[in-house]
Amino acid sequence: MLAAYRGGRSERLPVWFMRQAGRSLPEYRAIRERAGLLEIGRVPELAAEVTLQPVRRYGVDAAIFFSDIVTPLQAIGVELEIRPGTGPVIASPVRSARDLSALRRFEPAVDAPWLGEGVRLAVAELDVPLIGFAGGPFTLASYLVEGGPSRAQTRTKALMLSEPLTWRRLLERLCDIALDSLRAQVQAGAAAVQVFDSWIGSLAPEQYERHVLPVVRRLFDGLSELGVPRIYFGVGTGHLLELIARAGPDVVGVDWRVPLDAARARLPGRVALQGNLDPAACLAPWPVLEREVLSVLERAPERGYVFNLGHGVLPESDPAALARIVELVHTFRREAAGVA
Ligand code: 1CP
Repeated sequence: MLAAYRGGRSERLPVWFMRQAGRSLPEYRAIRERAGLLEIGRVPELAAEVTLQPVRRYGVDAAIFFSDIVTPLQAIGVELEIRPGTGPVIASPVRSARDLSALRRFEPAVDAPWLGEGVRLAVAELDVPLIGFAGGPFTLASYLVEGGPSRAQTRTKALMLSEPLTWRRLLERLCDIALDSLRAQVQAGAAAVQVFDSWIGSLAPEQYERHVLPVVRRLFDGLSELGVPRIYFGVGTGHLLELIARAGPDVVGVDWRVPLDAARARLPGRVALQGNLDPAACLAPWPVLEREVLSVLERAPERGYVFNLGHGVLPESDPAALARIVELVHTFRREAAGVA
């Protein structure tokens, strides 16, 4: 998998699933009956266990450390809860320059010693690479400004357009939080990092270029000294692909709206690809799902490619279907399929 992230190719295609841990797994739900989501993150043994669950069950080629994108915010004192069926809800939204004081520097060793410990425990038990992750600056800003999940991030964009200096300071702080969190995860053994900037697709190209890209570029520049592959992912980014590549990641995660061959043609050769099965396909009967997986594989690049979904696993997905996808990807032979 790491070779694929570096642009190489292997006989067997690597595969993992975004949000592979969590609600789709009965063994996760059993733990959740005893502990809240943020609590699991703070107990290294539980975080490591939940991280390992999908690797055991699916035989995927990577683990992703179990946590949430808002975990570092809570660790620096931002009052929030993860509401079942909704997601992260922030007690005091950030909407002015004054509110920025709630966002101090994140010092993982002091604020979240369980983070490095959980990563170390998981890595010690894994025989596949562990991916560390953090929320992207725009996506974290959207939760802070809206006060919770939102469909169109309208308040966030209004702040971005009307108070560009406050916006920039907010994003710079979130960039530092992501950098410090990812550095701690790599120091504890993470072999790659993924930045989930899930909601950037709601921005126009000019908005992204002007108000977000410079900060994300600083994030990826800062990550380069860690020496691990750096993945950048967002949903609905077909209109932003070229700009996203300019942020400097090694790997771009694309959703199902852009066929992989079209994404390949638009992105620079140095960038590897990850994706892009529609998560909804996992809810279809196997013959349909199989056809959808094969159609992704047939459009996949020769080298520099890791199979994944185009967004996270849906909670109602059948674990058996995900296991069959892994088997199909692992046994797929591009030559046999007539793909050059
Ligand atoms: O209590 C629960 O079990 C609630 C469900 C849940 C889980 C399992 C939430 C609430 N977060 C998580 C863990 C989580 N979150 C992981 C680890 C699981 C894995 O990947 O195997 C990861 C990578 C995340 C990342 C995350 N959280 C993202 C980026 C990925 C994406 O889906 O776009 C985002 C946007 C969040 C916010 C969030 N946390 C939880 C929910 C339901 C949401 C989304 C809310 C919304 O739609 O805005």
